Amino acid sequence: MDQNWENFLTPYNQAVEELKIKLKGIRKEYSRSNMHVPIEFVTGRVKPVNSIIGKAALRNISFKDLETEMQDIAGLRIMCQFVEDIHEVVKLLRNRNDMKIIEERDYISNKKESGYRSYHVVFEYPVQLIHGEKKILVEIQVRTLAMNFWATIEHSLNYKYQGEFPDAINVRLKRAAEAAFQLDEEMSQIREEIQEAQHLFSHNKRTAINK
Ligand code: 0O2
Repeated sequence: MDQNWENFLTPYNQAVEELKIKLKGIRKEYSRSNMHVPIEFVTGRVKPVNSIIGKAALRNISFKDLETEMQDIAGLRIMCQFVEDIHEVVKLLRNRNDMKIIEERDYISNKKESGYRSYHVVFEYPVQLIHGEKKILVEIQVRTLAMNFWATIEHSLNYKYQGEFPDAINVRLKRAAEAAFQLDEEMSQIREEIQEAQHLFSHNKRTAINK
């Protein structure tokens, strides 16, 4: 990778690594306190240089404005079982004092035209570097497993068709988005039953291990 890009991306790499540990820490804390764990798993990535260049060209963003205009160079995803968990996770994020939220985009109440659903939180995050502190923007996408399934599939198809989906695929994708929405709704309806079963399951597992 070009030296300039490597230097530019250093704080972003640092932030993603730190935040993956912090967010996974929340999961562990819930798990230890015997409460329902609202986080299923966490992923993180720094946007690949070719994607940064492509998005910058599309949005007319110059290199010097990347830091302020491209909010998802450092990106994390939190996957949840239930839509209710998303709201709990967002509340947790709002209460943290190591990140300053600057924008929230609720694509759950207002799904995108494509059918995409997720809750996006953009915040400023301070990274400690050898020459001092640098604040960068980070985006966390919080979604259910069903939303993530749909978005992952749609993203790969998008890569193939460059956003110009054949009509038949478009129709299917919208139907699939609706099905994912219905699945989340159904699961929410029986959430308490599921949580009780999961609690019993993990309790029995722990007892078996301790025997
Ligand atoms: P990648 O490869 O995930 O990094 P906007 O102006 O709203 O269109 P903006 O300002 O970038 O776009 O913000 P937005 O929409 O809140 O966040 C963009 C990111 O959200 C995307 O990043 C995707 O990760 C995800 N996303 C948004 N819309 C869709 C969609 O229709 N389908 C899928 N699969 N993901 C979506 P990138 O840079 O597009 O891609």
